[in-house]
Amino acid sequence: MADRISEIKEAVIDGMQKVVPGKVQQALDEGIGPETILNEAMINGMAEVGQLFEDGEFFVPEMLVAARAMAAGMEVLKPYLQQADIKATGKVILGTVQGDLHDIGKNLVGMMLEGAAFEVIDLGTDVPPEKFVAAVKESGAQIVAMSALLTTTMPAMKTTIEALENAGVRDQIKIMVGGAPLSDQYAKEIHADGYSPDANRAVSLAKSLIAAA
Ligand code: B1M
Repeated sequence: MADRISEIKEAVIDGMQKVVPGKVQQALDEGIGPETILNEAMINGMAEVGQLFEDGEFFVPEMLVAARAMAAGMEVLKPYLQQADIKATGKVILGTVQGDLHDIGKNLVGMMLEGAAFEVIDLGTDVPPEKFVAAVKESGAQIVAMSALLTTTMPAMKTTIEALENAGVRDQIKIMVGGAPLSDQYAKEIHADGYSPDANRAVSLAKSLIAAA
């Protein structure tokens, strides 16, 4: 098992978009759990990519091909991570905040929420505050979920919350935030209703926010 996991991890790091899906399928066929593949091979692989970038050994193009390889692998994992045995739970507006193009973590959160029977309205990346506001007005969603991966884009979460307040819709929804540079403390500072460090806990957080609404 360790060999297969490190093969997938290396293929993600090397950006082998055509190789990763096949290796992920092989691992699943061998009985390796989807969460093990996700966490130990793919997320660890991306963490190593980040380290190589910090060390000046990788540049943006290498990060990008690694991200594409991971996304290709996630397509194979998706049905295995989701459980379709639960009734509709609620509606979530999801997006990566303005100025930020990172979407792997956001997509993973969306995938897990859908797996828990939430309806997810994915606004994509680089989402301006006014687009979140319009989506709240149009959709009747109970939750706005924002992702940010850059310290420079974290403040866009605060700006978005302020835009929701100014538009008079803040009280209609619960706001949850996540992404590598965030913390529970930051979430409290910007008056979000909750913070989750990962996609699994994003599901339990969303459920508890709906229950408290
Ligand atoms: Co960028 N990047 N990147 N990048 N990139 C990071 C984030 C960085 C940490 C790398 C590094 O220096 N070590 C660094 C940020 C430093 C900082 O701000 N402190 C960085 C930088 C600097 C940049 C650029 C500025 C580089 C440049 O141009 N010079 C640039 C910015 C572009 C922009 O957004 N405007 C940039 C660009 C890119 C690419 C486009 C090349 C690519 C993204 C492609 C894509 O997403 N489609 C990319 C990548 C791939 C990364 C790393 C290597 C991997 C990110 C990732 O996908 N991780 C990243 C290094 C790292 O994270 N170690 C890095 C895997 C993913 C599953 O984890 O997204 O953290 P993550 O999601 C987690 C949790 O955070 C959580 O759940 C997930 C796990 O379960 N989560 C939520 C996320 N959102 C959530 C929302 C929730 C709840 C939980 O509720 C709503």
